[in-house]
Amino acid sequence: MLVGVPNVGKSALANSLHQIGRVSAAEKGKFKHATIASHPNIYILDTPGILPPEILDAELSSKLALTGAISDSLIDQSDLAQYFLSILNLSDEYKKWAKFSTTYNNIAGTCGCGSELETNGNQIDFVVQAVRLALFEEISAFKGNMEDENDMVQLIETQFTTLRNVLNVTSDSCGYMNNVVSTKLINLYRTGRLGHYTLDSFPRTCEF
Ligand SMILES: Nc1nc2c(ncn2[C@@H]2O[C@H](COP(=O)(O)OP(=O)(O)OP(=O)(O)O)[C@@H](O)[C@H]2O)c(=O)[nH]1
Ligand SMILES: [Mg+2]
Repeated sequence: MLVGVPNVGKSALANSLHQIGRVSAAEKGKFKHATIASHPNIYILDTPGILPPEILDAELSSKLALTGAISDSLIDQSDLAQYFLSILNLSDEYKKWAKFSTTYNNIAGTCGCGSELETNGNQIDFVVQAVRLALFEEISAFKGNMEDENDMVQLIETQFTTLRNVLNVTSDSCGYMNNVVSTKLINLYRTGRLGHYTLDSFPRTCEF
């Protein structure tokens, strides 16, 4: 039985397993039986994702919201984007984007940070590249202390201002602009285009 919070890929896993079963049955010439599936070797039960009715831990609910487990209509998108930026700023992911930065490459010479970015063949979306570059340069130019909450808030504010330009969000209303920027940023994160992040650190020892 596949059980878990919403949107973690239970159904995708069930479908993949089902697909594997069909392919291997077809290879063995048992396709008809597989489609009828009257006597499968394994029964997989998918379940709808569930959450407790109330989550009091703010960090936990932010993580769940970031993954899409909690409906976006219940969460302030600007708060969520700020939370994501604090994770990104403290991570190593952005360092992989150094190769796009001419300023950085001029100072640092060659970039020795192994990049996973697509270099041959795959055309990276221009906007994604511009967002990565802007974030990289803001963090690199940052002189404050990331561990200090006030410094971090300041960096995130600067990033928002830059992202408004990069994402071409113009309006008279600052609140509206921040919401548009936030929605776009969260979307880039959820589609994996701003790197991969482990939201919950893995326990060093497992207690059973
Ligand atoms: N990047 C990535 N995305 C995945 C993976 N598995 C599923 N997804 C995506 O995650 C989203 C949710 O996947 P589902 O399989 O519907 O998740 P679920 O756990 O069944 O969600 P509920 O039924 O709402 O509880 C979909 O957009 C999937 O395409 C994976 O292994 N990697
Ligand atoms: Mg599902």
